[in-house]
Amino acid sequence: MVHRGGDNLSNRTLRMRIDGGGALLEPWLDELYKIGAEPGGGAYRPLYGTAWAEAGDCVERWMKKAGLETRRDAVGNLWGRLDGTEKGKVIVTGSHIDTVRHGGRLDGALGIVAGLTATEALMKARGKPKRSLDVVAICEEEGSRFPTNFWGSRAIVGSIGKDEADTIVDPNGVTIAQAMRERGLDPAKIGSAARDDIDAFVELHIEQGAVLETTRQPLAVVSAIAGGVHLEIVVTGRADHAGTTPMDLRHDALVGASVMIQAIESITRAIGAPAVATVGRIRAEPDQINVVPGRVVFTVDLRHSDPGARRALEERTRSLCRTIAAERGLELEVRVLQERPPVPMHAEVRAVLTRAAQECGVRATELVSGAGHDAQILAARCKVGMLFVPSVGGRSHCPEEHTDPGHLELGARVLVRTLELLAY
Ligand code: HGY
Ligand code: MN
Ligand code: MN
Repeated sequence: MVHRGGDNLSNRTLRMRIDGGGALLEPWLDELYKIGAEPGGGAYRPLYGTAWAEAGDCVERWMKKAGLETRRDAVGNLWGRLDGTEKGKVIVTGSHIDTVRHGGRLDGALGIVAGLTATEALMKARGKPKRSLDVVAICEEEGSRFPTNFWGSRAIVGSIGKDEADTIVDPNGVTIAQAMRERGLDPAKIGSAARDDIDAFVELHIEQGAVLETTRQPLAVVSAIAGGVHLEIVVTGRADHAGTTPMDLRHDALVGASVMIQAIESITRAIGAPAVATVGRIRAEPDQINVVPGRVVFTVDLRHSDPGARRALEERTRSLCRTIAAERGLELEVRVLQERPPVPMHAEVRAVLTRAAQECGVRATELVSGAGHDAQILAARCKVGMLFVPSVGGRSHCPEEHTDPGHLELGARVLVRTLELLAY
């Protein structure tokens, strides 16, 4: 797949397009970050929402201005095409355009903006590629509006369940199908978004952790994406009067859930890195100050790079919750919302990324991604590879998300060279 040769793009050209001072990388990231800006900081661009639509229109204008042929597929993935001179499978770069609540400036956006900047730089310096190059703004990855995620990449690999659009609802009871129709998309056509003509997908992304920063490395080629499971835990006790119910007669679902959450954190710490456990969402019913909570629903996100260890962590979590529920006279129900196995990145793409980094003067380290990414889904249909740049303080999924401009520029340069090796 890799074309030998392919003379390196001149640094001058690249510098003009990518580094600070008027190039497009930073100003475009700033412009995109303003879309969906939230009071209290960060941006929120939930799937099929107003900010999501505005961001897609903005990126589509940039794509057109860069001379790419644009199209939207049936679920709203935005594709910018640079046609190649030869027939055959396509090289794709990009990332997701949606964000978490109070999301940062770079998660997803960097991959889209750097992919577009890189493609434009290559087009200006090298003209048409041999193989067609697509830049994609994937419509949804985070699961921040609907209780499902990877909507865009699952559509591309054809793995969206036939009932999902009509049965999955957001907190306001709006189905994905209704939300699609509000955006002029037809849920009946979801299947048409599937593609089998992609040879390789390459994504530039922030690490969202602190490994690169603490080991003082400017770049990593991702070796694999850790596996994870999302559980929904329902604890049912008994709602009672807060004033008249003695403590020893209570079946308080919220206290029970809090003991479980504490225990989950303790066993995960005991197992040690890279095991991680997160309770990101909790709801107590009837959620009233003077009523002992009768029911609590909370989510658990469990991850580990080793599948066996991840399953063991899940088993420990389940048995701890069962024991605590029994001790407190509570009922317990554990639902699996989603389970994702660890996914290795493709050796050929890793080799091209490593070579491109070397040619840009950097020896890229290798890293397992604790965060999930579209590449773990697209791997079902094509070769995938990812490049990480450091996150300052390891922070992400928050307004503090930041990467030094020099690291952003280096990442974009390596992406340019990678695409040049793959497509020219
Ligand atoms: O949850 C994740 O790891 C990704 O950021 N969606
Ligand atoms: Mn994210
Ligand atoms: Mn992301």
